[in-house]
Amino acid sequence: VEGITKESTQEMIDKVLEVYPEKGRKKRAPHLAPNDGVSSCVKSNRKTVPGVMSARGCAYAGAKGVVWGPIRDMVHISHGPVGCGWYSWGTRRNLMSGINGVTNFGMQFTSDFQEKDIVYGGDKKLKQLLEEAKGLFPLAKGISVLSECPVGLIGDDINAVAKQSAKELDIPVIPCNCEGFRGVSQSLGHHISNDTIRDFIIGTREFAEPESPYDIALIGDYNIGGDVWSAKALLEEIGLNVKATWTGDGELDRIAATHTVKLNLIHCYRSMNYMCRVMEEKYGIPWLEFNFFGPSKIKESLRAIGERFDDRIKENVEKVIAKYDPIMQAVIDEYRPRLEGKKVMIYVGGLRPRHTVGAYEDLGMVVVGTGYEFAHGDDYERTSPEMPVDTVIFDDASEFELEKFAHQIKPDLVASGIKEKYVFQKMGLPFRQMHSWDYSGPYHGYQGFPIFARDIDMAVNSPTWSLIKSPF
Ligand code: ICS
Repeated sequence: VEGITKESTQEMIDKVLEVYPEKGRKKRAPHLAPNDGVSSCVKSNRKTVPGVMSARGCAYAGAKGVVWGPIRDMVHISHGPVGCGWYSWGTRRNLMSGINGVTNFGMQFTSDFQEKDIVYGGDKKLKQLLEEAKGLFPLAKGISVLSECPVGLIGDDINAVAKQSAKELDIPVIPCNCEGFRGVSQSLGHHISNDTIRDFIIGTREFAEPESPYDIALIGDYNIGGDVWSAKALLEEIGLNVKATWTGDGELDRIAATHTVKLNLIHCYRSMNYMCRVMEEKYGIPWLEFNFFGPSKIKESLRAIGERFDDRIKENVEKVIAKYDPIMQAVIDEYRPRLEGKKVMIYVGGLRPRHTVGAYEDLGMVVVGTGYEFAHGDDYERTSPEMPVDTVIFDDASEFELEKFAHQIKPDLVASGIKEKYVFQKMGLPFRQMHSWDYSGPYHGYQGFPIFARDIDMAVNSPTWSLIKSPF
């Protein structure tokens, strides 16, 4: 990228680090680096430095919000004080089909811990809550119990309660020990949830649909703004049978039958690579990473998927690409002249900071900095080749660092989360919320790209920015 060198990026990083006390500076320094283009160049998945404002979530968030919450035909109980359930209710926009209370249960269930539950234990209350949930919603296929911090701190045995209630109520009750204090971010919540799906769901139920050589599972798509619906339709269009979606708009029976598919297709590697590895080891199911953001990556991914199947699917892939290419070109022709050369700075969770790069590039934009809240080394390895060399890569960045980077790089768009949104808008910078798609979506697949392009144009080229002068 013009004007960005290894030295200029390092200098920017050093300047940001200057304000920290020595100990903090030493800890933060390895998490910030110019991209070398080939390797994981930053340290990651470490405890946040105390006193530094982090955008990370907790293990409970990774379990309730990310992995378990989107399974639509189950009741998901936030076990503990009321707040965790309340603040994790609906904000991620993992959409669900079905009828609320009948075939989907996207609502807040909480044991609403009080002082006496902390003192005397909450097991009795949990047992009662499980009975009530089953009584009120007899059509729910199962119940997950997602522990909040106090449950682990006081040593409640939710596993015993779940086991007993499952027997008495004749319904799967899955205990998930995802207390918020575990680990360093929501990432461990993903891992713990993958493990509980492995232990309590896979292969435990009968599933009537006959098997076909085209059975696949869509792993790591959470139907944010309808992403699963777009991705599923596209995979079906090339002739595959999407037997299960993990876990966006997910159904318990289908997820349980995933061990019978021929290939696992994984979009969000960070949150679900564990399950793909488990199913590979235990059932010999191969898996393939793919990327459905923007026509270039979609095309590349469809061809790679086609390679795993027979000529029929390969021919379908070419037909589908030929069908959508002109439609996507029309979108690019409309928006690219308005976005050409515009600079983007990205900061999201564990996948999108690398997976969305190609979609911006399809629109002629340049990504000049990217980073993750909670990615691991294997994510950064996958990030380096996607990003222009020498651009800044940041791990678990603080609000202060992001602000300083923005002052220096002067992006035309910041793509990050709700906690960042208003900071940057007050700086006069166009912003898109890249967790929940800012009340929009889907962004996945051919259905998603025209919406993505429109939204990015709307943010960057809004006349608002010429009417205000930011004091920051
Ligand atoms: Fe995966 Mo917000 Fe996904 Fe990723 Fe994950 Fe989270 Fe969201 Fe973000 C997520 S599962 S909730 S793609 S849908 S925890 S946007 S890593 S941080 S980049």
